Amino acid sequence: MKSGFVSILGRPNAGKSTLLNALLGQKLAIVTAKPQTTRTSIQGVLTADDYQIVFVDTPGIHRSNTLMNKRMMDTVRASAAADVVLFLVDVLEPFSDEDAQAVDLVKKIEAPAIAILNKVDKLADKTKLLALIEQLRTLHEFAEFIPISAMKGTGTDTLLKEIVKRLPEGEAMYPEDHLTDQPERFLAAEILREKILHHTQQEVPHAVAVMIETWVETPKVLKIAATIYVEKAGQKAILIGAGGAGLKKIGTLARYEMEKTFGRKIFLQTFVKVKPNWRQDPEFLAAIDWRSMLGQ
Ligand SMILES: Nc1nc2c(ncn2[C@@H]2O[C@H](COP(=O)(O)OP(=O)(O)OP(=O)(O)O)[C@@H](O)[C@H]2O)c(=O)[nH]1
Ligand SMILES: [Mg+2]
Repeated sequence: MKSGFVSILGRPNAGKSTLLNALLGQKLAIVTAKPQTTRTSIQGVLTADDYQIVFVDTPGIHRSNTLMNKRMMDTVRASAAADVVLFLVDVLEPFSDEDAQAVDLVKKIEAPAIAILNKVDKLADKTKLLALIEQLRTLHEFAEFIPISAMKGTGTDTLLKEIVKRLPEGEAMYPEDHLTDQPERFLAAEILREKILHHTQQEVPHAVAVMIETWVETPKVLKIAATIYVEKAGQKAILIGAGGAGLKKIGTLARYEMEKTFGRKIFLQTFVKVKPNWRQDPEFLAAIDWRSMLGQ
């Protein structure tokens, strides 16, 4: 038996959360086309007959300009204590200074790092892969270079084999039916945030936080009330939309997905509140962080 922790690192939007979901065969982490979607690390546990891997999805590596961004980067650094690191690169984007800086973080980690070239499904000119591999090779001694499409699930079998090869011998850390460390309440908040991100642009997605206020199980229905925080009155107006149509649509989409995810009928209420500068407010950041809610 082999077991260990595998952290998924990379720049915002590289496809880390998509890869976590693909490896687990379930949607554990929200995915959007907007950078900095993931704000805290999430575990997804994959158990087979001869191995157990605890994958850790992390926020994208970026420069921190607010207290929230600093906390996000702390999360990334904390996840670096892994047995194997997966460093995801988006092959559709030109390799930039920020990418090189992200590699610097990987270099500080002792564990073997596998470079994953993601989004090859959309790459017309495959020779670009070789150039990218050469570039990465000059920056760090990666253990492997594996092209994949996290979205289509191609290359993930090869990736799993390469990971298992490098895992230490050890017993499973969790029971075989354990899937994630993420509480249902947090997943519900994330599902709602994903729908908001899909339906808003520019600075609004970054200014949104979701807090679950009530969670009441009745025999027929699970009642959830959520508050959506934004930083400015104008953002609240955008979110609610003309005659409340925007918020209604977001709420309906979130409820559908929650019903699918939790396998229960759901009654979802949403409220929007303005909380100026919440991204700089340590108390508020602690309040929306499920780990600090659970005293972890
Ligand atoms: N074409 C293509 N798109 C992909 C692939 N993997 C991810 N994407 C898209 O890339 C975007 C970002 O995906 P995420 O999984 O949210 O990326 P992330 O690295 O978790 O991003 P952050 O949480 O912001 O750091 C989404 O629009 C995904 O659908 C892929 O293999 N091919
Ligand atoms: Mg993500």
